[in-house]
Amino acid sequence: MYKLSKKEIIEIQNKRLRAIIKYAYENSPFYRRKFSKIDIDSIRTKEDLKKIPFTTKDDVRENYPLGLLAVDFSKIIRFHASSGTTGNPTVVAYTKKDLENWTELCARCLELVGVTSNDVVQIAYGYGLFTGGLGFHYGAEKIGAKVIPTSTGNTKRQIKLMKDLGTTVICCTPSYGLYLAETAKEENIDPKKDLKLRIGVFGAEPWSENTRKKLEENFVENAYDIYGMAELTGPGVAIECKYKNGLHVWEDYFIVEIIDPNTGEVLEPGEKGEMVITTLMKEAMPFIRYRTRDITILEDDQCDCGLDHARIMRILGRTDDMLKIRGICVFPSQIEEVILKTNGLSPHYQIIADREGVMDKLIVRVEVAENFKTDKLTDVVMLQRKLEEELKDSLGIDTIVELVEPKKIPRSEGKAQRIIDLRKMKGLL
Ligand code: DLL
Repeated sequence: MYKLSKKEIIEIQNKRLRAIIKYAYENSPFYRRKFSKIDIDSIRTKEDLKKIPFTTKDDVRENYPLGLLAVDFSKIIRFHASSGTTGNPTVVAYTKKDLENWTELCARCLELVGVTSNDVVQIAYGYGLFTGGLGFHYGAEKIGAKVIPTSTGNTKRQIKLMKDLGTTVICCTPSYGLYLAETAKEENIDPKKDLKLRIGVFGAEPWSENTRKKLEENFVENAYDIYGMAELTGPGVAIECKYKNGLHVWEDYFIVEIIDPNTGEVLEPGEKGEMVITTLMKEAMPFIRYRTRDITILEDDQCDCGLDHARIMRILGRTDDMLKIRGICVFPSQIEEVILKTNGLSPHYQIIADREGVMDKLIVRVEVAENFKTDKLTDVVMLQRKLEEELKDSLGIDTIVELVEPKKIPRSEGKAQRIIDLRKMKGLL
């Protein structure tokens, strides 16, 4: 059903785009105001979207909690929220139809990576306001898979259930995946031998190719990247296929544009920028030209898997996670990439930005690997220097590397909190 040709995708997109613009204008006071200076009948194709102003996180915040609503309150049957930690949460509402569509998207994603009704799917994303748990839950049930709704936490019990119930698919954040693998080893369980994990569906936070390698070497046979956001329904907006070369966006449900975050200019496929998404099917709360703040590249050529749905490349980071260090832009994912390819280090790290006088400094705190055993201080210093040099090569700036013993860095059960910007805390930014 979702295997559409490019021509079919564009026809569906154009038809649904016209309908959603008209729908949003007629049903949401927020969009009626936003579109007040636009001839909405002139919005007929993706290219016409340029005429419409962006919708931003600030719009959502200023209209808290439900100012973007486009249905009568009586039609809402569920609320969720995005996982931001400060200020008002971004609350999102769903109609029955919205939940059906979301379920369809999550089921498609799981099917694309090979999940079938024979699979035992353990969902270790948080259940609750966060969209991860329930999103995957309904998607996996739609396929007819056997669902274990563990939610996050209780890590040892997660491992026990994996073993006892024969879990074949694990869904969780990549940082929790690494933690699960580490805990399994502590319990004398070798996931690659003693568990049956065929597939890992990892998302909700940026991760790197080297983390995939770590997860595939130590935990699951195949690790796939999945993208989503509460405002866009939740998980299920885009996922990798077996070729692991970018995440297919379900283009019959979403239109993706990539823009220059500074100028708002729309960029060409292949160019890196901020992803802007228009939801084509959301009923309770449509998001038109929504600035996600996520940085990626759109590729529109056909994938080797035969799907014509365009792909976004691995999310590099969020515009608001980007650190400016002495004028240079640094994304945490660039640092992760370097740490994970350096022998002797674990995948657990923190990035601390600070300022002394007028000088920014960047501290990268990393745990050494469990198997890095030495009595010689020179070995530690050499490892530290090596990482400092590799980071300089990759980022173009000097960093201070602090190596710490295994297990010193807090583990995360949901999205990892890896960045500490002391400049912000001190009111210097
Ligand atoms: O994180 C939904 C989700 C749940 C996606 C489970 C995948 C799996 P929010 O809490 O609204 O929703 O956070 C959305 O998380 O703007 C990105 O910055 C980040 N994010 C989500 N998926 C990825 C990914 C869920 N695969 C925000 N890679 C987004 C990198 C991701 N970042």
